[in-house]
Amino acid sequence: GSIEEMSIPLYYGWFLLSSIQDKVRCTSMDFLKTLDTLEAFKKHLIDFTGKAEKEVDLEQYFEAKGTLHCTTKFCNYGKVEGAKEYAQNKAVGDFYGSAFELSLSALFVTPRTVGARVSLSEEQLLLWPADAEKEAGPASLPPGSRAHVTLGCAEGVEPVQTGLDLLEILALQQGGQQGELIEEMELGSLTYYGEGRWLLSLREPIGALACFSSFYG
Ligand code: ACK
Repeated sequence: GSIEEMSIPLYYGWFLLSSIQDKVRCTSMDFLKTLDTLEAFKKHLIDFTGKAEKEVDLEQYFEAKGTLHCTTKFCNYGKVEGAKEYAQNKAVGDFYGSAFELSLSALFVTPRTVGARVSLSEEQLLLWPADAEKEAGPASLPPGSRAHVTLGCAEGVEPVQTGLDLLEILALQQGGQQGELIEEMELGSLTYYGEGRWLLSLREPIGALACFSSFYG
């Protein structure tokens, strides 16, 4: 590619500081460790294993995927629609290299991915691309709905799936599916949305310091 193409990264996003990465990984591991021991989870094991009798160790089931971050715009070095416009956006230039505090408000688990939902502030939404939620199907979800940190993926699953799994859960909620409230855990309330989709709304959101930057790979 040309130098011009090279100047657009693989993706832009907020990169969590390393101390907070450890904290988030620990919280997520604790949650997975508890989730796979719950009777309610065992009842729906077939979603994860394909067999009712089989056991699953969720900590082993998901593979970590590098540095914890919240993608704003996946650019693929300029090949993605809107990538150049995003790179030239004033807010992107102004905030590049700045520190932010992200609010991680929920953890979610599906047979494909585990992730944290990020609730963006007004200022953070200035860095959010307008078309990020278009893959939500017929549901029209507010900007920022897809914001997440991928914590792990099942074997053979790409990290792009985490945001799609989150959109799917939010689209169900918007369609009036309240889900099945399973229990109040120490971390928050756990809800089941069918087909192996679990959401833990955190009682206390995790404040995560992060730097807005980009990744070239
Ligand atoms: O976990 P993520 O948000 O999902 O972070 C990674 C990052 O870009 C590098 O792969 C995300 N990603 C990959 N492909 C896409 C896509 N088509 N749309 C949105 N995000 C994507 C992936």
